[in-house]
Amino acid sequence: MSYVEDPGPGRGAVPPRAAFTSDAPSLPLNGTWRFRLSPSLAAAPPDVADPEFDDAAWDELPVPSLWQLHGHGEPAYTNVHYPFPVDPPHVPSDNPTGDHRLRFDPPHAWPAGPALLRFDGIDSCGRIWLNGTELGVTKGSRLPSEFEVGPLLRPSGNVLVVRVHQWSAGSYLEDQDMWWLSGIFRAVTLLSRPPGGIGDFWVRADYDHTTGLGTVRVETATDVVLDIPALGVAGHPAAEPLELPVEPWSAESPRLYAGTLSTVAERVPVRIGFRTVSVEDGQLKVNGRRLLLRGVNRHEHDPRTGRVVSSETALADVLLMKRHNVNAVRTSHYPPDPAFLELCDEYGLWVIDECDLETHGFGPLGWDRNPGSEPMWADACLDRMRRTVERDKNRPSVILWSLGNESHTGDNLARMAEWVRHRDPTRPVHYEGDHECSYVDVHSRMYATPGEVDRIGRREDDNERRRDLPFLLCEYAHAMGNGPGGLLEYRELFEKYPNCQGGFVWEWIDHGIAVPGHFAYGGDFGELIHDGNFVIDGLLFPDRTPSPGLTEFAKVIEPVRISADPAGIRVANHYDFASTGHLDFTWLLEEEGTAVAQGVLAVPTVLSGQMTSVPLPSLPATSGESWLTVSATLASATTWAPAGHVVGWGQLPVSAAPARPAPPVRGPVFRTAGQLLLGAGEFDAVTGVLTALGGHSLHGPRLDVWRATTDNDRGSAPGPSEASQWLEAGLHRMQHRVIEVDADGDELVVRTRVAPPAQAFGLFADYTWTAFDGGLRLRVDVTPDGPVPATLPRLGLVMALPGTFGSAEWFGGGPGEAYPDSCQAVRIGRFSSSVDGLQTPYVFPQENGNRTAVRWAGFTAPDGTGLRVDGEREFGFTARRWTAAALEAARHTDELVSGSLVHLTLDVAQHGLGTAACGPGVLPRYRLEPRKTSFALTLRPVAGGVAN
Ligand code: IPT
Repeated sequence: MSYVEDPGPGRGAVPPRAAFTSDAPSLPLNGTWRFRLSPSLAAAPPDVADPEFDDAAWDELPVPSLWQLHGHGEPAYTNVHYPFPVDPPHVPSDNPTGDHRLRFDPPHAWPAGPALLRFDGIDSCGRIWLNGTELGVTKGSRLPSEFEVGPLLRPSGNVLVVRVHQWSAGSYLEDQDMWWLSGIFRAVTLLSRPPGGIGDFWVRADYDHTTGLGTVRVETATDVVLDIPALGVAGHPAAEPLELPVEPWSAESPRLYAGTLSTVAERVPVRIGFRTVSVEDGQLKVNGRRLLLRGVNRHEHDPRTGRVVSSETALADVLLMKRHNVNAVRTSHYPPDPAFLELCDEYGLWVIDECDLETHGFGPLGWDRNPGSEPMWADACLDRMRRTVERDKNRPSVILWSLGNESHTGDNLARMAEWVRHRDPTRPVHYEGDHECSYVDVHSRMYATPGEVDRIGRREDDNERRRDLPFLLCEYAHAMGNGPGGLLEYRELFEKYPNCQGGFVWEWIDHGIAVPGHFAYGGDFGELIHDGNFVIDGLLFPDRTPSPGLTEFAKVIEPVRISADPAGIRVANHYDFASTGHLDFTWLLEEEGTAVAQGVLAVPTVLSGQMTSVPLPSLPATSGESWLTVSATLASATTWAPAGHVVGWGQLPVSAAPARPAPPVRGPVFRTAGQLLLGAGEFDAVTGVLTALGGHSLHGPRLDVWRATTDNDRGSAPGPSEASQWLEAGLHRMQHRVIEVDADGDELVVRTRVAPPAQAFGLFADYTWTAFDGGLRLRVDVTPDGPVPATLPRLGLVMALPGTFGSAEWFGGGPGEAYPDSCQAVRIGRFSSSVDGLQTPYVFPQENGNRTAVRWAGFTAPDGTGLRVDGEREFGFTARRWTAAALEAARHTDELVSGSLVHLTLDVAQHGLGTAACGPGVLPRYRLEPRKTSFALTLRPVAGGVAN
């Protein structure tokens, strides 16, 4: 059998060992290589390994890279399905094969003797030659391989050749939900290995929270000396346990001690974090404390380079996580570039380090011949686990090992767990696919509903082993498109039940690929089978701009919670370890969104898990609607945010808006040719629709229930999706029948029935218009006629404004968008934005940009003229330069083209978002059931701005 289809782990590599750098010479071999892509192994040039082979005519390719992102072949996206026949371990003969060649000269001072060639990642299979001699074959794309090359190295003119195959037997083990991309995508390094150097080591650093003592002991094959200057440790024989008082490491206080391991031949800098992970009392603990994992699933993605992620990008991820209160990462679904884990150590993130294993595509085939249980894959499975653990064993941030993802269950998985438990008893084993929890140490689920989590929290499980384990959601809150909705309900459960220890949002970043004009997703590269935009399901847009979902998540998981309390202001500390000692508390009083006063709030230090109440500061009197915003900010800069960065905030109502007596009604309605005139308004006499106000031409408002469906609306969770029910009911194509236009006296009453074609049900919508000095009042009464067979996407009005009304200002919820089940992150204030700036550029266009809890909103032209809307109760609005129908039709952001109008929706209600794209739908309390509804608002033309 060809090495390509050999289900074994590869050949020729030295045993796996820890990732580290030392003072021994090393030579990065990243850079410009020669490259040639052949359509198959058979078509590839036979003699590339020959150092004399002439590659002058080949292309150049950067290494690391993925060749499909450099004009060779195309990316392809599938979620679950293998893009080739499931015929294990065979792969297509048309197997794109990329030959990579590099000529290199080690520096003059390069020592003779042993040397290793290290590949941090080759996708999916590489055969390697140095100076014409084969070194071996590597599989396990997201894992390192090292080859002994000392005897082969020449002082100059070395020729390194790597033949990479897109498909190999290893592909069966790498069916993660991501782009299929190929190449040498992580670093290549030549490492001198001095005789008597430190081949491998394991710094075991524990912390005893009962004594405050740390213990450090280094496992190595050689005699090594340990120095830790900050602890006064000098010249200590590293293998001998050393017990001493230390500050522990945690994600909140990632105290690392710089140290050195040395032999006469080599010095290795190490950073030691003392911490002890345990499972006790059915809880996952570190240093004796229960953790609450506020986590995300992180794939490695860059919109231009794919899984080639620079250390700058890895740092950007870590900083964004820390600034958004994220405290944990699951490295879905493979070990990340090692640099990322060093950053997790340094900045403080709890990590589930996951093995590069997923065989999801066997699922649709009933898991028949699944590699998790077939003997022929046993070595490969174990090899991947070993390489994961050996590489990352020195990282204090890694607190759980994960066997992989979506690989069903079987002996090979059980054996991986057994090996881990034996090799590293200090870290529990995670694997979601072991549903019986027979070989894992934590119970893990994905996308469990709040109801299921509640049952797990109550420990009502019949399976005793599972019942008594700590529980976490390795995936939940699918962040596809607009969403996730319903985060708050999960937080409540995590806080209610000690064994429910949080989870990891799916997922961190949209894997959109930058192409001119937009980000591409599955199907955009002509794939035969693909899963469309299911790869666009992150909290970050592909360019790492936070989406509203991340803002919401940051607020829901904030470690300090500030709320109103009978005694004044309540401050609750939700950190796992830290007190509030590092925070300042400030307050800001705003009247109708305008700052009136501010100050510092004296809050005594609150310990982890505690809360305190402090009296309100003395506040100046206000007459308009006023809110007190209290913020907890970093008192001094940290490594991840400047001083003043807000980690938590709360708003307290101080004074309500004064009751405004309704202005005297000014009638009557006049009839002219084809028109009805009422106050500043002009109406179409036949349809009763407002056509102008104060001289500005308008159209509407009219009743409107449609929204451009979100990915979650289209998800089925289970049962037919909300969107399909809406479409079947015809809610996207409602027709308006005018029953009566009654224009007698001071009121204009327009009675209508709004209903879809082919259906018997409808909604009566009565519009009652009156005029007052300066504007119009509209009352809308909506009454369902017959049973409406679905929920409503929204309930409100739509109207068209002149396109010049391009600036919005409002008093209400902001600054960002919100929906009923995703509205924790908005505060009440006064906000302004251009209409263009109100849009959230979801990679796959869909409903977005809804502002909620709005008291008033204005839309103005550059000259200050425009329209102001005041609700008699809070309303929501969107304003966009295209219709909901155009938004629904668009497949990429650049298909949205601004028209000549601003389309404004004014809503009393929206259906929630939920996470039905993968997971539970909209919870009952956030569903918009059609019912009789009345609401009223005023419309006024303005000149010189909207605020009054
Ligand atoms: C789950 C996968 O583990 C994850 O990789 C991703 O594909 C996610 O779904 C959806 O985006 S598995 C699914 C069957 C719940």
